Amino acid sequence: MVDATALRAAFARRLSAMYGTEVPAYNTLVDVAQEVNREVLARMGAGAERLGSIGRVTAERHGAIRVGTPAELAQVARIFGAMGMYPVGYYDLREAASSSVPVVSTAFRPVDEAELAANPFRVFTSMLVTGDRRFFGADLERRLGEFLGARRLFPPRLLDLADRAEAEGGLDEEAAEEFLTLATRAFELSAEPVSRSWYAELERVSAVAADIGGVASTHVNHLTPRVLDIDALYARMSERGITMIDAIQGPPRWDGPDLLLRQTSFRALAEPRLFREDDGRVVQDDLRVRFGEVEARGIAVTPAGRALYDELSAELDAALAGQQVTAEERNAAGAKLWADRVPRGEAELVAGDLAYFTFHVLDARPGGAAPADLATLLAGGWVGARPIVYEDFLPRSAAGIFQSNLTSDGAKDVTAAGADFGPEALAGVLGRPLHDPYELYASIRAASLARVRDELGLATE
Ligand code: OOG
Ligand code: NI
Repeated sequence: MVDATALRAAFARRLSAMYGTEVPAYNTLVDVAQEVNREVLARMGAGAERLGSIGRVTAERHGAIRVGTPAELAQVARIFGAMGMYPVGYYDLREAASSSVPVVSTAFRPVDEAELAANPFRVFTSMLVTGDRRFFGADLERRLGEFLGARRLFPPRLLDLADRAEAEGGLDEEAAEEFLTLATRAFELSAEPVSRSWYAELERVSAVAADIGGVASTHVNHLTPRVLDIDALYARMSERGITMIDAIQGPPRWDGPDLLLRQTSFRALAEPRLFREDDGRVVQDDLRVRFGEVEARGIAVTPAGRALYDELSAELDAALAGQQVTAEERNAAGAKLWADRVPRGEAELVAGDLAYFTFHVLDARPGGAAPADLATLLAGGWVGARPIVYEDFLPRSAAGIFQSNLTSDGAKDVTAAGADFGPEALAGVLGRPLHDPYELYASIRAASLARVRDELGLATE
């Protein structure tokens, strides 16, 4: 039996091999990320593995895919469900982006601690909201609906195998091989000609809408390795002749623990694609829709930590509004704000309930009866804390990633009516619970505390 964990790890490897043949610069990015990771490990020793074993980090990827309809998203949920990946979090990029990104998104990922440690593969998944009048007029919505309704992204056999795997907890070797082959193929770039005029019509509204609804198939938009020192990677990619976008998104580089998520990317290379002209001729041209991205993951923050992050980001924006600053200057201003307002030690992050940690009983604890409260247990050397890594995404960075990758701004009519499409609607489409990331981190923390109380013979709280 090939279980969900093994299917997920194998799928991540196959997608990585496939994407490397389609986008060679991705292989360079992975090589440089691994080179940097080896150096950080040599320099920091065990400290480098505080947010995940080197085995986990080396294999760690996130992908991004985009689909057009609720029916397609529901099928994606079944395919990922087979691999132990469940929808977590709700992101509304329609609001976050200043240019035209008419999608709502979630991330499919493992949710429990052991599964995350085994392989945390996650896929940021976006769905077009075609009923949103800020982007699509009624006539275009209708034609787009017809186009999307007529295409088939996933063969029925793939969906059958997915359902079987989810119901039975895995697949036998032969079925697993077939599932993985079909699943990987579903995300390859198609060689089918693209209708020039249809693609162009959608592109005038939104380059993202054209990428999703202008073609009859879907594809991996990017696959992102994890690096332990993103600033070192950034410099080294430039030395290798790959031009990154001008900044690293997310928290600044500062002299304190890594929190949340820092990401950077390079612009898509133009890829040769076939186009069908209105007169029926098929010609070769190119499209620039995919790109490379890399990320450094830090500690997951609590709602209070997140509020602080959002507040500092808004303050930084306000302080720099209207000024021409370089990415370095922006980082320096951000780092200064952080130094003044964010606690610099893990113990303070625990004490202020700003970030998530798990707790464990220390072998070298003092003798005698253990105190009942966590702060005293930590201070007295009974219990140690380990940070929980952030497994999710940041809407503002996601919007930045979408934007850095658009060939045109598109047209968003801010005066027209949006379409309500909140987390409940998304959960309804998925046909399964939409997990709240904070609840997942909190339950991992709570489970560790229950183990600590049990081991120390303390009453449960
Ligand atoms: C997804 C963009 C978001 C991230 O890492 O924040 C994303 C997309 O371009 O489809 O991948
Ligand atoms: Ni990404």
